[in-house]
Amino acid sequence: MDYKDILFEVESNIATITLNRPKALNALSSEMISEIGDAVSRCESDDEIRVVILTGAGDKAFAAGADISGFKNKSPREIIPFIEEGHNAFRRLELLGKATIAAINGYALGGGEEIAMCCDIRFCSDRAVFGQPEVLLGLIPGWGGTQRLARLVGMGRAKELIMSGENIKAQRAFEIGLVNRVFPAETLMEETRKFAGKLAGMPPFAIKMAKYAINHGYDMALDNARNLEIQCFSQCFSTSDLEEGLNAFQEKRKPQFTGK
Ligand code: DAK
Repeated sequence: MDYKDILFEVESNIATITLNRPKALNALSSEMISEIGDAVSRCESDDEIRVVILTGAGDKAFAAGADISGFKNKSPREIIPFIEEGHNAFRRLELLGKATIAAINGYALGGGEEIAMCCDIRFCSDRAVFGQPEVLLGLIPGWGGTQRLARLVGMGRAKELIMSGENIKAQRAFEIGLVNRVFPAETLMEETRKFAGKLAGMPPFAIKMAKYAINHGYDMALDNARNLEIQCFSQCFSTSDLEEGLNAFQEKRKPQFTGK
């Protein structure tokens, strides 16, 4: 698939997906969503890719939400394919068997915040602005925001943000646990790539299993989730990387993981 609304680059085992409609503040169009879905599939199937960074083009926005220019005069039935396409692509990103980092370089509003919440880790610039302003349009978050925001920052804070439609700045987003780290705008990408490089050096199967256990165990009863963890833990014993990790520890050297 040729991409029009995103950029896709791979370097040093790190794929970068850039939402690329800067004139519309990277608003998520239907085309962009299907391109994201395609890029996620490429990341899943390419063993060279170990970490994925999601960011926005330009210095103003990560993504200012779903592209609302096509929302007028749509009936509930007409809007469903757009909802489902976004939901499916976002969920595939969330469950991708590799580490994902959102590098939030500006506005992350509505669908922009929702797609960032599908990444494992969120880093943002000190100029980033977050919000779920859908209620101001007569809507509610429609790409998982009512669910993922509550899980990430707690129900009370999620309701406050979603019901008021108020925006918050980077420091507040950090305080409530919506983002992991805040960097000066000038160093956001450099710091994100540095961290992505660190994760790219980890044994990929262990990363995949850790992510699987966290994502799938999160909504289970604790005893079921513990069983899932046991399964994921034991699967690591089928890898050469575990052997290498244990040998390197004994031999007091740095492990050389091969991804096998
Ligand atoms: N969609 C389309 N175009 C957008 C846009 C958006 N969400 N956000 C900005 N733009 C466009 C503007 O129209 C403008 O285009 P031109 O007029 O230059 O052609 C250009 O980007 C620059 O924006 P501004 O001129 O407004 O820039 P400012 O610096 O003055 O303001 C702003 C920046 C981020 C505060 C402002 O642009 C803004 O409030 N944007 C809209 C934020 C927003 O309401 N986002 C949408 C949230 S609703 C669904 C699933 C999900 C969703 C909905 C349905 N289904 C399941 C069906 C999600 C909905 C949302 O995300």
